Amino acid sequence: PRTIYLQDYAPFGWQVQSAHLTFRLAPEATRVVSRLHFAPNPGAPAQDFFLHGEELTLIRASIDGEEITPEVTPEGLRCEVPSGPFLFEAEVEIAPAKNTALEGLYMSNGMYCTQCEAEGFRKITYYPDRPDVMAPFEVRIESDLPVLLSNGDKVEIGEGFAEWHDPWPKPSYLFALVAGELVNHAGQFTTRGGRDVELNVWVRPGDEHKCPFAMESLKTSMRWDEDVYGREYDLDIFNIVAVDDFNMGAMENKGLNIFNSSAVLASPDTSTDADFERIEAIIAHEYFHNWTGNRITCRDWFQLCLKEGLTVFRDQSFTADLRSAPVKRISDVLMLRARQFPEDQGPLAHPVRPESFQEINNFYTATVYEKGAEVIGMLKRLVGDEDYFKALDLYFERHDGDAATIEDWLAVFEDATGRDLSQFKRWYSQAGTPRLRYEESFADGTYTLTFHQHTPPTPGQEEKAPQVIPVAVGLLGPNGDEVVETRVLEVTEAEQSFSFEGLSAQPVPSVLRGFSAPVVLENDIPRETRLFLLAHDTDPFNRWEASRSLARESLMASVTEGAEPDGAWLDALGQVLSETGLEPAFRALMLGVPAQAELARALHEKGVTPDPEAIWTASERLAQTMAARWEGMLPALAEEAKVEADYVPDAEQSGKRALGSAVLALQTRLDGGAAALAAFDGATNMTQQLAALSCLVRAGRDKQALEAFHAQWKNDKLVMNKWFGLQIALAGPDVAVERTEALVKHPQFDASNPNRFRAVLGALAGNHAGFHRADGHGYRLLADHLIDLDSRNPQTAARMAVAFQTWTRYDEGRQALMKAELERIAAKPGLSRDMSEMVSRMLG
Ligand code: HT7
Ligand code: ZN
Repeated sequence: PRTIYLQDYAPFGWQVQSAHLTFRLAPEATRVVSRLHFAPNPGAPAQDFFLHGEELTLIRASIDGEEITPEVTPEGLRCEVPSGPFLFEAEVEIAPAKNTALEGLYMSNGMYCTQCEAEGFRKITYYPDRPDVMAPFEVRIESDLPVLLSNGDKVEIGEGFAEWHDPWPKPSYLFALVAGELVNHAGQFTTRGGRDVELNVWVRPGDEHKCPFAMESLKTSMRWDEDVYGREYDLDIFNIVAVDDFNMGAMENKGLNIFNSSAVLASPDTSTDADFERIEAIIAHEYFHNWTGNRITCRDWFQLCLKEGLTVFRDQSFTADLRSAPVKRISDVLMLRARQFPEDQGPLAHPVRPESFQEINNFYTATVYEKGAEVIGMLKRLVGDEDYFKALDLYFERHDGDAATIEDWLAVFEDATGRDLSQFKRWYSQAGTPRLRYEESFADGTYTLTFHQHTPPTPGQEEKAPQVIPVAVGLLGPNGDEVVETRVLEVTEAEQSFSFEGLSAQPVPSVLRGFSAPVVLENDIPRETRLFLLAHDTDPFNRWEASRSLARESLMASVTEGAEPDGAWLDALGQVLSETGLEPAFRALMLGVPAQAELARALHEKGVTPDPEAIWTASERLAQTMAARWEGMLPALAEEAKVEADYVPDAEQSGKRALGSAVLALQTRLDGGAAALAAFDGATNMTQQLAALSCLVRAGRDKQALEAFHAQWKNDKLVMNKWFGLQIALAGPDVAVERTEALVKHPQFDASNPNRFRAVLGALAGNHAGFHRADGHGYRLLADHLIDLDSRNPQTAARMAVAFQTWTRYDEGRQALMKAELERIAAKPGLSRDMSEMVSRMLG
């Protein structure tokens, strides 16, 4: 496959002045008639006229009304064109019912829908399918289906047809069409400027009651973007559609967002608190794209982080504002470490702005999204809130309507603040997680911190230069009082010192507060200091971090030396847990222990080959010890976690339920499942029901509860995904593979539905000890299913292949087994470009 390079960017030779599309929908033979007005692009180099097009049957084509016979290849169409403006017309035929890749126009449960980002539009018609070609679209849909939707505003809806007009020039990846038997949950929003906007959430009949939360989240997002970023909505209608078969979470098509039904449908009976929070965040994310992505889009796909990093940062800030900022920060860092760090530290490492790719779908990664958001957060920390918003205002003013680049983005910050960001730009080009270490010295009332930074090599990038690292630091006095409040130190050199004067005693530093930069802090901070920080740090993140690192060390000692869990840490943590002034959600997070995959990474970093069974045993032992040690405290915590009021998925109630679930998990270690059984039977919402079921699965007392759950929810696809996933994800290492094998044969397993596939095979990949079973059975099972899925849905198959990215960490036996599976996948005839790129990168 061909590799595309950032440095080869060249603008398209023509502009599309308007695009008019007519769709005559039929499952096996949809006709798409296009009328495209082209005019030469004065700034572009001379080139052939080439339009992207894949899997299309060309019926006819003409230029200025004259029939033509273009040269057609599997990638597109080439023809001679006039030197001035011209009208290109074409008619093509496509088969949405046969489209299993879920890119372009496809069908899901009898409904037509589209997914065009990144390069799906070329499967709909011939077009310059690249983000820097923007045009206003007029769309006519002809079909007997009752609901026919496209982007922009409604022009006319009649018997068997609908016409839509999107006045905002957009790239083809933001095009969308939906047709089906849908019902709407309607709402209304008046913008700050007085525009009345019709809002709709469209779902299958029967799902209406699961729409109100999404609608409220949408309105809250619209208001937040006005209040915080000064951004208003710009059309008279905003539609959201829920689709069951969808490769990712949701898509921000202009005025017509299409959502995976799991990211929109919510009710207390069927959704957990975590589902509600996720839905709220995804609704916000897609809505925020209207400005950061749609009004200002990307010049090319290398600039993906321009819209994604910024929009993730915006949705994270939204959740932090609406809920608890410290809890959100800890959750985001947990996610970053679980998903982005392994990427940055393994064979798939790439810069936030990659410089080459074969298949762009493979670069919708945690690095582009989550590390991309961290980079924005660092920029804001460095310039301060006021200058950040000044720069953002300039960005919107200067680039509205543009297809922009990271250079454009950094230039607005330079112009708004007068700063030189040339070194900061390395965050976009240098892959890998920087390592930071500090030394302390104290003399004559002056305390000095000396930082050292280095970034290990990553594939294709041997040498790394120092980064700009904002390190938030506070100092605590010997009695635990804060003697120096948080200050952001700008570390720019490989080695650099900062001094604090006028101190009466040597302080204890609290470094990298709020996780102020996406780095690994390498210090072996003495255990006593961590215990001190756990007890006294005023920064909630670092308080949590102190406990987490103590937990990690205790577990590592348990794995490598068979040590008992660290009693001093458990006692100190017990103290924190009983601080009733701390919010329950924070205490629930404090109760969390490092995931087994996190321990594997930590051991590997220390030069120890991780043994998945030993990690599992140590984790189980720790959970057992925690329960026994805190037995006396559990009833009081359970009491505090009680929610008497009617169910609301807000921060307060969900925090309490999170604490209650964590307590129930410990209780189950003591009573073998008696309390969990009672909680399962008495549950009044999905959060409680699933928490209780999880405890029973872990305790191996799940047979009846799983049957009851199935009987209750067998007709609800989204809830059934939980049922499938849970019993694999939480199974013991000896049974996880067998359970997966049984569940892929279950009549309700459907590999063509990405949610169901991910629920089952993703759960296996996420069960660390089960997946890494020494006989390689877990590896083989996953590889079999990835090979099978690749022929139908390469995008989802390739994304899930990342389960193998850590293969070089393990012992020789496991390495050989995983390598063999990767090679077996690579050797499969007809392997997709998506999968072949992923596997070859992992094999190195
Ligand atoms: N911008 C979207 C990214 C995306 C996508 C979404 C659904 C299906 C396939 C997709 N490929 C790329 C989602 C987002 O970041 O908001
Ligand atoms: Zn996005």
